[in-house]
Amino acid sequence: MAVVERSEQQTSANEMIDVDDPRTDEIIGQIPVSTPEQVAEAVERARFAQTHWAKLTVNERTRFVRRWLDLLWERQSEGIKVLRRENGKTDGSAFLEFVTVDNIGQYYVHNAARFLKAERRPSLFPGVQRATVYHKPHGVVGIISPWNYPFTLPFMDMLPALIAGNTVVLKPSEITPFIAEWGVNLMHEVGVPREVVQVIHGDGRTGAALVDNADYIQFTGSTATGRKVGKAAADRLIPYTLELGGKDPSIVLRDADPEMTAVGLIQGAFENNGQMCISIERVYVEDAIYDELLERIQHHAQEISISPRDGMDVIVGSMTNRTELERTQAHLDDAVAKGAKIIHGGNARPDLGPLFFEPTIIVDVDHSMDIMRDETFGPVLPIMKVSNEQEAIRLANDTTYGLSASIFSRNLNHAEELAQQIDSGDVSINRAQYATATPSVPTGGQRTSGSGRRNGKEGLLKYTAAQTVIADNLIGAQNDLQIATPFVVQLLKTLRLIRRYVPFI
Ligand code: TXE
Repeated sequence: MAVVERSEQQTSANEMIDVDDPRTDEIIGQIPVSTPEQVAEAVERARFAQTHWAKLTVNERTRFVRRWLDLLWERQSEGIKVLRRENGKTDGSAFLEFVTVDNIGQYYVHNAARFLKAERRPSLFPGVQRATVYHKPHGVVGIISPWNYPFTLPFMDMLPALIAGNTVVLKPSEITPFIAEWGVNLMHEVGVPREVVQVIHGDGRTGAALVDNADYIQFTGSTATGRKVGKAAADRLIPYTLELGGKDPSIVLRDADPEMTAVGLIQGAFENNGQMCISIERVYVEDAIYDELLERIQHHAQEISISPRDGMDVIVGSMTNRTELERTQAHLDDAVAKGAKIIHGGNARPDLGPLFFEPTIIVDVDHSMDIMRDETFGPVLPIMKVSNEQEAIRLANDTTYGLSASIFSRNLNHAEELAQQIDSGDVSINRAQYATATPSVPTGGQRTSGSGRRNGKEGLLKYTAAQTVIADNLIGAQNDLQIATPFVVQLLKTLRLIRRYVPFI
């Protein structure tokens, strides 16, 4: 709340923001707030550097990325400590952030040159003309990132932006600023010039100033802020990608494997305490498998460890902000008041730390409840019984969001057909969230979950504008001012006849 209030005010020189460890409430450091003038200067430096950076070959740029990925792998345990200290997540979740960035980086290292290569296309008059499409970088990409995946999110977007020939100014969340700075310092260590990747700090005011100056905006955050960013970008007519909130549905069909599904749902809902845009936020289970599945879920729920301690065996750590903890509690209270039943968890755990909340399973929910309609962003798994798959699809689509979804079934072909009936950017079958972790495929949201995609060929080419160059080789052949000479008319008629039957050549 403090952030929202502050974002309406002006920034002043020497203003600082405290950063705390959510596991203890201890202040671990401060960040200086960049003023709009400082943001404009950072973008100007990046713009100047970009002309040089873009002159390197793609392979020269990917070489920096490769070196960075290697250094990152070496220094991973140090990075995980930095990340956990400001975010509160478990060792396992932090490790996965590093693996995801590494996978995406390696994918672009190996494929970017091919994706960015100038491409010959069929020309209007084949043989005498040649048409080539070039992929030119936009210039300075501004990345604005949130606190829930403070390492993965900025860097998975930064790598393709840099490889495509852009320079980057990153504004990490003011709640988790140090891991972003740590990663960027490592980039400088492997030789990426300081002006090519810069970090600026601050809250919404700094983010807004970045939108006012950059040539492209990559934003991940809430739908409300995404709307503001989209409007500001539209004012300047700059391109952007918005990756916003979600209310991801999961559908369990009667033929699903109960054991695999129970584990998949628990992982999909409780990873990082459910503080993930692609977290499973609601589950629709066909009547025929409901009781058996619930028994398996309850069985595994007993095994979920919740603790502030180190170790890959801890499943649930601290939440990051009080806002999400309070909203989780409010959604549960609203659901229970309307007839839902908590069958596991349901309580805050101040004995473990100020922001610990038990992983919670709640049943007898329906769409009159906030928990089935608004993004909870907490460790909650709401499960609803449905009579058939069409009811499940209808309810899955009964939302303003459209980010990600999952289906559990033994019949992969049927599940894949159903997947196409869900309005979301991706659907994972038999395991949630795998699309985002798969570097080769585009992911992203529609409706109020945003626009644009990350990852895959699409996630690289979006950082470029296509420039077409058509070269006419009929030098000296046509000196007539009349465009449609009898010869040209005849030629066009013949071409039209050919193109009626032969694909455009
Ligand atoms: O997000 P904000 P918050 C959802 C989730 C969460 C809620 C609020 O439900 O509870 O959003 O989180 C910067 N112009 N998600 O408040 O405000 C801000 O400084 C430009 C889902 O953290 O969207 C931060 O760096 N930038 C989401 C970033 O935007 C602005 C992940 C995100 O902050 C700005 C996070 C402005 N006017 C939260 N105002 C997901 N998709 O995973 C703020 N910022």
